[in-house]
Amino acid sequence: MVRTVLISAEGDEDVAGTDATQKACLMTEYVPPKVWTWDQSNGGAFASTNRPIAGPTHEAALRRGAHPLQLHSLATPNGQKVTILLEELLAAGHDAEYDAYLVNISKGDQFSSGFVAINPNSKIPAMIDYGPAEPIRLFESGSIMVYLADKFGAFLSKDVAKRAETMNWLFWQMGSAPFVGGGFGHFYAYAPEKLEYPINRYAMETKRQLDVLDRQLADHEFIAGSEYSIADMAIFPWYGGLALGRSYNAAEFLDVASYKNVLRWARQVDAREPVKRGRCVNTGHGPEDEQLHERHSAADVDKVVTIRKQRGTV
Ligand SMILES: N[C@@H](CCC(=O)N[C@@H](CS)C(=O)NCC(=O)O)C(=O)O
Repeated sequence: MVRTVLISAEGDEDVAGTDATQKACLMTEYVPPKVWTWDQSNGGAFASTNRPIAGPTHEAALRRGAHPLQLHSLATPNGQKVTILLEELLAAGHDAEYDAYLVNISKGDQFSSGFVAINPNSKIPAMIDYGPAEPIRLFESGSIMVYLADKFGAFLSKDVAKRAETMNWLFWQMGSAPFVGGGFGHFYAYAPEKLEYPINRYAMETKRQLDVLDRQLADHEFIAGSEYSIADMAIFPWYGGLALGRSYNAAEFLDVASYKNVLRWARQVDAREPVKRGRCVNTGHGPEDEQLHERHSAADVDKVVTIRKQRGTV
């Protein structure tokens, strides 16, 4: 149990009425023990699945469909990056047909023996390409995107300078978004109590990142320049989602409307048909007819996109 007290900048407790009050900030009196131990009952939105050890918790094989590309994922921002790319590849005429299976991370599917064999880090998205003589396993959304872009020769320029700039922004996204999701989103939307210190720290960093993008997009149509690339597809579900008010109910709190260039770009990317399609794949929440747990052909996506377009939910 943690008691909240006022602590002065010098560390004295109970400073009411002294000069130090001005400098006082709200702190908890939690003192980390010598050795951290796992408190399984600490609450929080992910308490039932998060744990401090890797490896599988149960035996279960992954299912396999007819196409060479087998995706195991969920329609979170990290999952949508890959399904948006796959739908963009298909729309551009590449033979990127794929089977997609929903991994229910709140039920612990990411800890099955089959999933851990393709991603020892137990996080979606993960993929297997059965195309080559020896199947290739793929995990980490950025790695999957580069693999697919190279495989099909699309959305990642072969020009050295343009490729480097696209990679800069792809890696920027991979390094930056955990501050938004694991930092800001976690403490603002999911933590069992609202704590000012982490919310302040991560709101500031999230706004700084939005400003980085806003300045880049002030004089570039797309993130890495004049060409739409995997950098846009990786950044859109996170920062486009924030700008369009889809994430953490935080549009007003973060004043996302002030990032005008991000908003312009987010609307432009959001209007793309393959983006709408990719956002629907592996959806496991919302009205039943708007969900799409598995995707095996274009027709599976057509059905859900049509309904969601009519309702304005994609
Ligand atoms: N860096 C990874 C992050 C993937 C990730 O955090 N996935 C989350 C869902 S968005 C997950 O699978 N969480 C399950 C868990 O933490 O047990 C990537 O980009 O692929």
